[in-house]
Amino acid sequence: MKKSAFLGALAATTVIAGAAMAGTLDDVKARGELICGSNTGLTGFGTPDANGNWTGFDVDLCRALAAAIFGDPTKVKFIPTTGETRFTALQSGEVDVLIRNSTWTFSRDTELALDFVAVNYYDGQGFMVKKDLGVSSAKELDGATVCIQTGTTTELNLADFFKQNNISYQPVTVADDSEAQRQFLAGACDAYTTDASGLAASRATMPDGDQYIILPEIISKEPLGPVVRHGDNNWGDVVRWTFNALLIAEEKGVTKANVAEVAASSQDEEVKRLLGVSGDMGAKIGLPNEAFKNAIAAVGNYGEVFASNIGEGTAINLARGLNALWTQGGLQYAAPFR
Ligand SMILES: N[C@@H](CCC(=O)N[C@@H](CS)C(=O)NCC(=O)O)C(=O)O
Repeated sequence: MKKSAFLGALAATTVIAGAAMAGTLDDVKARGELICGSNTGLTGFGTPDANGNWTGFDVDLCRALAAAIFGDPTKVKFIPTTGETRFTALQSGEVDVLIRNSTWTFSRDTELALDFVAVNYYDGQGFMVKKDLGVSSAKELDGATVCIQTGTTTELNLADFFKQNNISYQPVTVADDSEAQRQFLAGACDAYTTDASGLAASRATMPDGDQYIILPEIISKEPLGPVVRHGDNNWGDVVRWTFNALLIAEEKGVTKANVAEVAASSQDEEVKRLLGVSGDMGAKIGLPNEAFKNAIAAVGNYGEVFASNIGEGTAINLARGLNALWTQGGLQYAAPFR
C-alpha cells in the first residue's frame, strides 16, 4: 500500500516535471500564443493599462519573442507575478518564460532548476528616501524602517549591507510595488529599497515624485534577465537569441524603421544571416528564417526598446550606463550571429 502510494506520487511528479520541461516551443506553437510571466505592474518595465494592454521594457522582449515565433507581436498573454509567485509560475508551466526584472543568482540558477538565458538589464540595489528625512547616504539609515518586497534578492542584500555597516533596521515587508509605494508614501517606512531601476520606475508614478531622492549607494549586483526552466535548452536558445538579435541590431544600426530596407540591400554577411536573407539560422532552432527580422520590426533594436520605455526623456529617465553596448563603454555584448 505504502509502496504504491509512493510510486503514484513519484509518477505524478514526473508527469508534471515532464509537461513543464520539454518542448516549450512546440507547446507555444500548438497553443498559438506565448505566455509570459510579467510584473503585477512596474511602469516602464511591465504594466497593463486600463484596457489590459501591456507595455514596457520587459514586455517588449515578450513581444519580440511572439514576433519571432508567430510573426505577430500580439500573440502573447501576460500573467502578473509577484516576487514570491514568479518562480513557481515558471516551474509549474503556468508561464513559458519569466521576463520580470529577475536577478540571476547561484541559488535560483541551481536549486530552483532554472536557467537565466541573458541579461537584458544590468542593475544594482539602491535606496529611496523622502528628501525631508535629511539623509544623504544609506549608511545614515541606522534604526530606519525599510520597505522591502518579499521573495526578492533585495531582502538578503539589505540584511548584508546593514550587518556589514554595523547598523540596524526594521523591515516592513510588502508583496508588490504598489503596496511598497502605498506604505512608503503613508510614512510606514523611512526608506524603500529595491533595484535602482525599480526605484526610478516607482518614483515616476508617485505624486510629488520630486519630494523623494535616490541615495548614491548601490549595494549589490542585480543582473536582470529572462528565465526558463532547466532541461529545455532549445527553448532557452530561442529566448537567448531573440534577445541577442535585438542587441546585434543595435550594434549594426538596424532599426524598426529601416529593417525591411536593410534586409533588401545589406551587404553585411552577419546582418544578412540575422535577417534571414541568407542561411537558415531561424530554422536551426525551430523558428521561421525571418524570425529575428520580425522581432526587430515589431519592437525595434535593444537601444530603441530601452529609449522608448525607460530611457532619458521618458518618465523613468534612466541613462544607458552599464546597459550601453560594449562598443560604447557598456556591458551589453551579444555573441556573434554565425
Ligand atoms: N531583482 C530583484 C527584485 C525584483 C522585484 O520583484 N522587484 C520589485 C520592485 S522593483 C518589482 O518588480 N515589483 C513590481 C511588482 O510587484 O509588480 C529580484 O529578482 O529579486
